[in-house]
Amino acid sequence: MSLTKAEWLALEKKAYELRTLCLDTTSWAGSGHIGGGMSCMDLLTVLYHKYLHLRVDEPNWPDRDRFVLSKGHAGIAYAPVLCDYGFNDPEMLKTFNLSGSKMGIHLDANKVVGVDASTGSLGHGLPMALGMALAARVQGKDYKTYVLLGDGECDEGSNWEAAMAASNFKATNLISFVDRNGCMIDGKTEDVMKLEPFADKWAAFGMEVRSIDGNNIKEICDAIDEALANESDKPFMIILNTVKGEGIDFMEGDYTWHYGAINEEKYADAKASLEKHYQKRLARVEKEAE
Ligand SMILES: Cc1ncc(C[n+]2csc(CCOP(=O)(O)OP(=O)(O)O)c2C)c(N)n1
Repeated sequence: MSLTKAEWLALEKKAYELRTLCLDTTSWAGSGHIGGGMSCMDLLTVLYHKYLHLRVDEPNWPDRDRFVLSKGHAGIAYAPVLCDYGFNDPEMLKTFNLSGSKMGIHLDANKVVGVDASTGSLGHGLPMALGMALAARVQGKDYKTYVLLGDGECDEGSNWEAAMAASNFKATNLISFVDRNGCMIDGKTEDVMKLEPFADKWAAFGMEVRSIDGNNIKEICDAIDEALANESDKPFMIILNTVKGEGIDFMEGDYTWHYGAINEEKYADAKASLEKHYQKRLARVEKEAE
């Protein structure tokens, strides 16, 4: 399923549109977790527009692929993806995190269509996703389960228990990602709680690990293709080396943009930056596409 140039360009366009919608949602809400939303938008775009088998008119289709956003605070990025996909009315984004809205800052699986697991309390997504993967095996179903963790989230011990269990049970129908943006809520991960040697740790827990540029759509597709073709008995873990705030220059790499407020001036600067970022991305496709 190698990525064609036309597909790559279409995914870049979609990622740009979704980043813009995430910025708009932050602006309508007044504030939000925009830094960690922007870092994972390339993965969300690739999953929803290339890999996940879903039915927009049958959201609970039992054979659908599952996705768990374990870093649930990135709901501000996930909600635009689910509305744009057709699962929810895009008008809902204008109520994101406002009183009375069905769209809280952490998306609720009982209120937002397309959400497989309610998350927000960190450290629970990998255990839940493993359960979904093992359920597929018990039920004789072919669906895959994908899960996205934050790197700061990996401070939670439950992730490591789940990794140990995933490899013990040879859950090769589970494909995991960590958004390794190097930042957490109040600092750099390596200053708050060292994670390195991060890839070695997942490997030591029995996972097949790849470490890629998580803001490069081609690299993401190549890694998922490899995970889907995996013939070993180890579950796949893909470390996405990303930039917090990717696409908005004044947020990039700055953990203080973990959660931030957007006024009119910042909105205009952010929009201009996203446009420049998109042009750079298009230039990269021209240079690197086969
Ligand atoms: C159990 C739990 N403890 C604390 C929090 C508060 N919290 C929200 S986001 C966050 C930091 C997460 O960092 P990371 O996983 O690196 O997120 P990213 O940088 O990708 O946004 C924290 C501590 C929480 N949501 N859940």
